[in-house]
Amino acid sequence: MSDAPAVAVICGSRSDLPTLEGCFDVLDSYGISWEASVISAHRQPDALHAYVGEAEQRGVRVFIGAAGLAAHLPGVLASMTALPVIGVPMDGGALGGADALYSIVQMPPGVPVAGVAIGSAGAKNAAHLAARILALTDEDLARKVAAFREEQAAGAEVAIDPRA
Ligand code: RP5
Repeated sequence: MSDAPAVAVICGSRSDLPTLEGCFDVLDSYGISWEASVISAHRQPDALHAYVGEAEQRGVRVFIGAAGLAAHLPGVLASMTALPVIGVPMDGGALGGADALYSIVQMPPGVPVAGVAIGSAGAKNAAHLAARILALTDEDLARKVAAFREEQAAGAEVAIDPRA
């Protein structure tokens, strides 16, 4: 169990990987261990089932599923595990990612997927959300999450001279 990364990122196609760079960067910034795999829920259902089972046995704590078009990957992940699943709708396609967004958030009751924004913003937020989930049982990571929030707030401050 101990050699497993905390987060397993799975995407439906190699074409999704560039959009996920921000996710990987944010996970790295927190020092969270992760692994990424390309496994399509539609094209490789048996491989996905096998991967989820062995990842859970190894000790993965959070799954991030990223897919575009009819994005069933995160929902299928949630059907296979009781671990938290975060779904990232990929942009692109004829509907610009709205199809993937609806596919990810419109899960039936009892099979939850935490849906984030479409595209690169959602990819980054998937990592931030994974950090917050893991921080519930990791004080060092909780401090990093708090520090990030403080830095973000400080960076958003704008010095405005009301007389200007
Ligand atoms: C989805 O279909 C993938 O997640 C990807 O976003 C989209 C297109 O896949 P490719 O045709 O580029 O492999 O399953």
